[in-house]
Amino acid sequence: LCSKKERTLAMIKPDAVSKVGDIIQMIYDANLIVTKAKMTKLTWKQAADFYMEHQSKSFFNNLVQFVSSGPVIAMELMGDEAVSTWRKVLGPTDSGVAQKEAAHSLRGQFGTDGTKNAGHGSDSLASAARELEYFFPSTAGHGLSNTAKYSDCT
Ligand code: DGI
Repeated sequence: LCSKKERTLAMIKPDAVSKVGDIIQMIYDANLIVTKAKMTKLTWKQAADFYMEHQSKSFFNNLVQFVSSGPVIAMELMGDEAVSTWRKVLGPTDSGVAQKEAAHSLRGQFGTDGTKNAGHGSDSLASAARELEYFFPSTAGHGLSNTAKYSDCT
């Protein structure tokens, strides 16, 4: 048997870093594994670069300010359909909605509002490849490729 796995970029935002133990348990409960991890603090400029696609949105400044307000934990997660599986663990973007509609989700448990929503997950394989490269550059010398999808089927 062989399997088609994906990789995705998960980020624990500053408001939920203290919940990292519970969050890693949720990752394993969802049948994903953590294959890379690092704790870092983004500057305003780094957070703005990471969220570049949202630069024209009304919430952009709040978002960048929040994400650069304290440490974050970036992780590479791997598993079957990792991109969609991790987004399901996160729950709805707005924590208020998550609390009502997905109380056991990460945002349902640990998020506060529309901006302070505890976690991030890549929204596609293309985003995952870009966001993994952002936090874990392939030039860093760990020898692992950042292709988000791979297969051990030959
Ligand atoms: O992929 P998501 O994080 O679920 O959502 P997204 O890519 O549409 O937005 C990125 C982040 O921007 C999201 O996690 C929180 C923030 N955001 C998105 N939409 C809103 C928002 N913040 C506020 N305050 N209001 C919004 O409508």
